[in-house]
Amino acid sequence: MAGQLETRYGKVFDAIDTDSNGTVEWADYQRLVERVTKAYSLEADNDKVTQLEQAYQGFWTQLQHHGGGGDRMTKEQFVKALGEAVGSPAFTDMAVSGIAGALFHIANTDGNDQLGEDELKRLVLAVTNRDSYTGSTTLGAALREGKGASGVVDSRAVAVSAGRFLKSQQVPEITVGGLILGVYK
Ligand SMILES: [Ca+2]
Ligand SMILES: [Ca+2]
Repeated sequence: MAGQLETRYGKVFDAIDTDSNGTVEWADYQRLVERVTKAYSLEADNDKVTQLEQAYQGFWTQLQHHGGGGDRMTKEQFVKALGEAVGSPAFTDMAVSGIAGALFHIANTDGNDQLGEDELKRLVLAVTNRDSYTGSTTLGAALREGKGASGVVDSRAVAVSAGRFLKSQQVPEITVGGLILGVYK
């Protein structure tokens, strides 16, 4: 695997290891769901929350499958498993798209079927558990990169951007797809 992608996968690990205990386990994803639920003042049984939880479950189940099935993964194991998983359509087209879609529906608070800069910022702050965005790219630049065939950052475009972020070296380090996975620098 190319070193650049490996570095990127390490950043995904850091974003998901929400208690920073050096391993990713299901409780880390639950904390991500809780962050978003709280940031958007959603009820825990809201359909959008359920959808997000199921999306993270799908992502984690696939990673576990590619990583040998353990309940927790070190950074090294996670990076290796992610590197193998991205070659599988079941992972990118379903698991990663699932997270993108679930987060898009929560973040698109004005319901206009595209992400605006303020909506993206609120989402990034929720996912990364921060008060301000300190990323190395402006969110406007990330949105321009993330535009899909329709010319806007809609649900499909977020999913496609996330796939590019995980598979292609020909993208900036900070993209909409990376941001929804918590990678902001
Ligand atoms: Ca952890
Ligand atoms: Ca919107």
